[in-house]
Amino acid sequence: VALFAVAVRAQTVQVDGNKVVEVLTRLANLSDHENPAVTRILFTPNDMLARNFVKDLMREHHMTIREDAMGNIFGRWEGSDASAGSVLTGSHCDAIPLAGMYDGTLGVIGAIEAVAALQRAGFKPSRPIEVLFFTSEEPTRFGLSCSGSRAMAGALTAEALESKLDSQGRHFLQVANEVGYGAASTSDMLAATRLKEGQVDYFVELHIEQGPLLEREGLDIGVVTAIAAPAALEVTFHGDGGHAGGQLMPDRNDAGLAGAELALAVERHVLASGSVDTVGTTGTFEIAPGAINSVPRDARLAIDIRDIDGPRRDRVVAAVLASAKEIAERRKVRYTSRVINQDPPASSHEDIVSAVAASAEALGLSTKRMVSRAYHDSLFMARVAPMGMIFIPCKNGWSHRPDEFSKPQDIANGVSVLALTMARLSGG
Ligand code: HGY
Ligand code: MN
Ligand code: MN
Ligand code: MN
Repeated sequence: VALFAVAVRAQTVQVDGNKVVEVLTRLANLSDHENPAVTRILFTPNDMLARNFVKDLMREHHMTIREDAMGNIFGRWEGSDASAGSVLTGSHCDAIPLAGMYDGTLGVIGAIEAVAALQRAGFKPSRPIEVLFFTSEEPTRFGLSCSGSRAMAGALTAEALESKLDSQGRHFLQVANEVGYGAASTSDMLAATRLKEGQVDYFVELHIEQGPLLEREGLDIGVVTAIAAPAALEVTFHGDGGHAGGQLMPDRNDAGLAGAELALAVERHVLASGSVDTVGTTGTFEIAPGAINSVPRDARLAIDIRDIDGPRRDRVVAAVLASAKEIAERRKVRYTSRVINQDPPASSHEDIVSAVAASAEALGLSTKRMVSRAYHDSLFMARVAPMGMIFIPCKNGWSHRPDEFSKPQDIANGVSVLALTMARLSGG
């Protein structure tokens, strides 16, 4: 902390949590589902409306706007040392189906409010401060999480991105080109998105905890020290199907039952990992043709496996893939399996961890150092800049559901800590 002269005193940073909630509520209305549910999928009409909403807000707070080829939106508050790398903060506004109004959006709207609070306090940044709207953090449309931050970190190949298709069978570039982003090729688009050396000096993200610890322990701020390692798999099973009446049991190779066995095998392998930090979810499980009197011919499972320990997570992934093979052979069904992503965990940088902790203390707020079990764009930003995250409590730890909720005072606390942290990191 001695490294950072506190260029703005805690008392001068004033944030009205109710005002932030009012803006978040307006943003939440840009949704494919009625309030309180929020559904906002990459490059859909509501996502495009949300992009305009955020750009207007950035302009209101004297930021210059740059959008890259994948649709990442940067709002820049120029600093006195324009040659320095920026202090970058941000998060995402895309929302999985029937989600809540705080996941991601708090780190975009709250970041703009943090800049506004510093401006009101008369702070003058040395390093430029930038707010980033990541183009898409959720895997919903193309099955790939954190597409924008992976590309910024140079962790995404054209081949990998083009292999991810949406429900209309199109890939990222094709849809990006339709909405005014994109490039002549996926390679060009990725090259244009990759951050340049020295472009970013620090990255810090404000986010709801998406877990129950802060609320349960009555603490104000989570100082994130690491982000768990996520992996996503897709397994399909294919049988011959048949008539539910005429096909006797010995003649069946029911793909649905193979899928059911695999979903239970995921739970079994995760529970056998030896640690409560290993989690596994079969989040989507589709069978076809999907008629009561037709023996399932096809099953498709999307499986999410995570752990704060990468190798332990990898052992569970291998066991699940081995089970898929064993089940298919025993049940005489054909199968495919694909690892969508299998990312290592990331550690926060000590400079940011201590800046966040010192900022919270300056505000008289209680803190807890903790691991993020959810992934975030920060997981990939950690590969290109010192990274840190700030958590605020959320009700019962609920997230990815319409009743996701954080109190206005907790929101004000998080935004104020972000503001002071950015002031410390920016110098000035
Ligand atoms: O799934 C996650 O961890 C993130 O909220 N998308
Ligand atoms: Mn999410
Ligand atoms: Mn999120
Ligand atoms: Mn019939």
